[in-house]
Amino acid sequence: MELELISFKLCPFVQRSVIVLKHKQIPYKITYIELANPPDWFREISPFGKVPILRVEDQHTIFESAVISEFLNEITPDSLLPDEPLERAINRGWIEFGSACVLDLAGIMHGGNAEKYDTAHAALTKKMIRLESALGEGPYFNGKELSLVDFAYAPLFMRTELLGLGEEVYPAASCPDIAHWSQALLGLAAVKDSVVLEFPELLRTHIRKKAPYAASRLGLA
Ligand SMILES: N[C@@H](CCC(=O)N[C@@H](CS)C(=O)NCC(=O)O)C(=O)O
Repeated sequence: MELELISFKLCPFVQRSVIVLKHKQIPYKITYIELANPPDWFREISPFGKVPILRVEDQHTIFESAVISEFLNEITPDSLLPDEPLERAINRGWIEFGSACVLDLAGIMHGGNAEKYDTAHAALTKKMIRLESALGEGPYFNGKELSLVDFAYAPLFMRTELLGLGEEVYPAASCPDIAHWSQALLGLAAVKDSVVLEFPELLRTHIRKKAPYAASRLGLA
């Protein structure tokens, strides 16, 4: 099956798809677009005007990162979701929660003033406390087996660690399980290889350009 992932280098939602593709060793082609100036062909195929988009056989369009992950999971062996419907549903709920966490992080990174920055920071910190209570023995969300929940959160942790936010939003003292979980995820080859080499600098430059206030709070100015 011919797969093409339409990507923006800084998008955490695209990164989820890349991690699944890499972890499952699925061959694919990646096409980068500039989200600030998307090409016409992209506007035509993307219903929400968002990435990721997965093109199948240059003919079908799959959108929404959670849906793309499930599709990739279903067309390959060794499922990354539990067999049991109740457990599977609970996993899907936490994947959705992860999307809300990513949006809070975007609110921090794009925070144009103190109020916006602090509101997003408080929202993410609150969600982390709730997430901590959902974690078990580890090292991964479901225990010893990796799942799509892990891959939904890895892009978030890559950014919080890079920006020095980890100790602020999930301090090891109050959120020890998240601190361990994030380190386990960031050590995975599929996670490390899921962004372009210049990702850290691209992210910092993006924040400096888009949100000078956030850049100063994050020590990037
Ligand atoms: N719910 C979507 C969110 C995807 C998303 O927000 N992508 C951003 C980039 S990180 C985007 O394409 N934004 C363009 C826009 O909103 O115009 C998913 O999970 O795929």
